[in-house]
Amino acid sequence: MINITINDQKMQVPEGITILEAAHKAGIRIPTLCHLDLHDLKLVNKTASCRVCTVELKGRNSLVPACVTQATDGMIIRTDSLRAINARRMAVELLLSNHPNECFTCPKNLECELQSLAKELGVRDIKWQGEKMNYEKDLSSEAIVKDPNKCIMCRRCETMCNEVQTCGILSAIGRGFKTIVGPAFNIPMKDSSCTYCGQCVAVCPTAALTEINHTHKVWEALSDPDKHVVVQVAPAIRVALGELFGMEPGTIVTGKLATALKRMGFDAVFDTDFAADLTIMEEASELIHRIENGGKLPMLTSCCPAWVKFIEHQFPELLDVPSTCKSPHIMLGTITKTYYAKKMGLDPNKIVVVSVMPCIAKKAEAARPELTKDHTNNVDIVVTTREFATMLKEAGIDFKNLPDSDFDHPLGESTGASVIFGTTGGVIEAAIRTAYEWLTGEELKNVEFNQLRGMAGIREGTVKIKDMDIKIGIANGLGNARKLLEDIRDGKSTYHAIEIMACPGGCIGGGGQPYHHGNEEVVKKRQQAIYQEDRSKTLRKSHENPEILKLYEEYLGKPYGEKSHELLHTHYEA
Ligand code: HC1
Ligand code: SF4
Repeated sequence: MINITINDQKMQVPEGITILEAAHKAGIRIPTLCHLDLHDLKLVNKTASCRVCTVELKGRNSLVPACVTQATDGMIIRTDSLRAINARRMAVELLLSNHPNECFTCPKNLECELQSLAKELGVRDIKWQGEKMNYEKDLSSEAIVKDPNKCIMCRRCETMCNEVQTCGILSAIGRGFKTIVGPAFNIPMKDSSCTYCGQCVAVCPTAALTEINHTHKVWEALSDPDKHVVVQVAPAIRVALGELFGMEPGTIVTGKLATALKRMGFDAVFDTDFAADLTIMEEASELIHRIENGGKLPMLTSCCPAWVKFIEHQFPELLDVPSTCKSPHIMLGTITKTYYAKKMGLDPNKIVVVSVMPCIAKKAEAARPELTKDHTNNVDIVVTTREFATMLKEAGIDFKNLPDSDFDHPLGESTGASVIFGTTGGVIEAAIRTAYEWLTGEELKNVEFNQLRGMAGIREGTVKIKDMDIKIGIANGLGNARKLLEDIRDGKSTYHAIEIMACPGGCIGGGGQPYHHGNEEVVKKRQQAIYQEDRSKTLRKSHENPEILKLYEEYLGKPYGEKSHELLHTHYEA
């Protein structure tokens, strides 16, 4: 231990600790901007490029960045001296001097960390007017907008993309003032191997990286009297949306969500959870089929589109490993424009399916050529949780005080198994609940598989079904997925089934969710809420969903049958 003094407070701290960490222990806040420390992900962005955490070292007459300066024995630190405060303010003023002054119309308005800092540090005018950058926005992809003019070179996105996701898409290009962050040679995002996981967007402090806004497309569809507009909401929305209306993280808003969607004027309000149950019918059948017929093992879940892009780009030799099931929201789009259209006597060409998703990659997924070749068979528009909250505000809906209501039928019923899709481990737990009963013919009494739960990046468990030990692997975060995929490629994997989600925590931590600004507890609270929602359901196994059973009886025939293959399964391309 060493002795230091911060703002006259004497304290003992472990050797090797930074001034920022020591101040935190002393309950003293030092503002930061480029710094990002996501403990669970072991992600520390330590570029010290912004200098917003400058503190003064007394006796040494120096100003240092607290995030990278180690505390040493006898150090006397002032975080609140005039020199330190002025240096911090100057750092922010310098950033603002060449930043586009368009806060009113910026997608990050009121969510921007640079903007909040300017307020917190009392910046009232900018003493210098610097040269402005004038780069074109990259609007090439269906998912992400890259606006280099708003980049403050914090490099958080780069650390996230390279170290956590191991995708290696983003890095610094150019030198000096003209340096920007982007794919190698600054090629358009759409031509890179970006998975559109959106984790770079989730950690960008400004609007240098944001999702493409598709809200206007939804408003246009809703105002077209010729269109029948159907909406669906992903499992992870119901435990996160409330945050954007001042509610505590982990507040469950399922009933309010259904009411809000009806008030917005959607013709039918369906639930992606219904399709998650449908996915389990297909995926559990596929797993059993592969196990019983010597098929390719392990089978990998396929509902996360960023993960699908990742395997296509990075492991093209393994494309026969993922399940061929389309993701639940795409399945719901298909069933809406076939079964539902037929049942209601609607022209599928006049149906517009909107997905409200926690995910940015779902935008690119809905635009995939093999899924769009038949336009009467897919999802038309995807908006994120954040975009959807904006729409509710535009519509003047007092979300917090809405009464509860239910989803519409016949595609609105769901079980607890489908809700847990929203968290890492949930898809495979749901599949096991069904596979167990189908293989044994016995009732599964305890449906909660605690060994598959948690937040660790890689987890595993073994479930005994009849005389078989089914070995399950789970990865969340693409860097963790890479490790399991390398084992498969090298013939070392012993799993029967693996669930992979690209985002840390699964969809609850999706790139389109409310920003948590580095507070990992927020994602954990969303996870607890998902499990609570599962426990509150009467039915907790997908194959017990009465509307799913009716769908098979009236339209699809049997799970993993001919009609299912035609409508609910897909293929992957390198
Ligand atoms: Fe997900 Fe899924 S769980 S991928 O994480 O399989 O986005 O929530 O909607 O499609 O159901 C996301 C969430 C979501 C799909 C389902
Ligand atoms: Fe990297 Fe994901 Fe961002 Fe693409 S979306 S640049 S893969 S972090």
